[in-house]
Amino acid sequence: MTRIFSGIKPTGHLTLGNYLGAVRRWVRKDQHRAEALFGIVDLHALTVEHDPARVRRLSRQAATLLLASGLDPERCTLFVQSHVDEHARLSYLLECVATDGEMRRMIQYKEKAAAERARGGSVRLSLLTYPVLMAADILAYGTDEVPVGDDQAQHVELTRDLAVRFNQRYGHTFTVPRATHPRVAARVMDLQDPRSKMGKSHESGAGIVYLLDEPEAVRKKVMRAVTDSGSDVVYDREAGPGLANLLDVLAACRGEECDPAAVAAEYSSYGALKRDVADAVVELLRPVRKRHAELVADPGYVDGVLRTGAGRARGLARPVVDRAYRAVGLLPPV
Ligand code: AQP
Repeated sequence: MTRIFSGIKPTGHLTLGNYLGAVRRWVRKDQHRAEALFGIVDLHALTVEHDPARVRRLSRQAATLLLASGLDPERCTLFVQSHVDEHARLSYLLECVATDGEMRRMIQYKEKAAAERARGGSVRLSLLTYPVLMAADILAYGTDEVPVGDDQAQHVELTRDLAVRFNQRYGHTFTVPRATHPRVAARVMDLQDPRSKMGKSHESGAGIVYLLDEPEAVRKKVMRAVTDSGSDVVYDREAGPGLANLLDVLAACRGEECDPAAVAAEYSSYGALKRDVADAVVELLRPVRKRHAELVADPGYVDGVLRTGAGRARGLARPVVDRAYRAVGLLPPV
């Protein structure tokens, strides 16, 4: 059976980008057609300055929201990365296969390190090495497919390279995974800055729709979205990224098969389009917010899901990581 792994980091409140780029597919498709594991990848939240209490809070909130979005613990495994030691164990072995040059080429490293330095801060070593941890997250489960938004394509490519290199050097150990992306809204852009990704850790929330935003807040953000000069509603990501982003979101809300260029043809004004986008997003998120409120009232349930999930994940990862330890020449415990 196809094995799927994907994760989400507790660096902020989950956004519409996370939902359309990743979570919705996990819920609607992946958990039904494959053996699927989804991780709250909390170790990845430590690569930049962080508040421990906030990471703890956001980890729990992310788990609750994934369940509220429709992940079914009977159909998939939901767990917290730091509860499964195999991720960190394998990461070190993969660091011994990766090169510093390929780490320094990672776009997200370059961007985040530059931003950190511009603020006068220092760059944590883990910011450079976390793509290796991400490779470990994936490879530890013999993963075939990694459903992600397209911002993660480079990291999955690195994971493939490391798997192939490891297998060539030490004998076949890892499945070589591939990334899958949604057909529309693979990269939802910030509503105030449509040339930047809508990212949950970005400081200003004005262009970011959070899954838990009240309907009024969603409407306000969408109605104030930056659009492009001109008045024709056409789908052109280069010339009109603001409009294209709204069309992507509306198409995605209607379904993965919906074509944003065809949606554009239905509109002759930006205002009407924005109103429909706002309505569609509010309706998309309504059941998620409702279920989240119910689950928050039952934290014992969420704990139970995470406990069972970690147990299952450990059971799957352990043999794979043990095999990798033996393959590189480490003596088994006596
Ligand atoms: N804007 C987006 N559009 C489509 N997919 C997205 N994803 C994230 N943003 C978008 C996908 O959601 C999954 C989990 O994302 P993440 O937790 O790894 O990253 P983030 O939400 O982008 O959080 P940060 O902290 O703000 O991350 P960076 O530092 O990357 O900007 C992934 O499948 C991701 O592709």
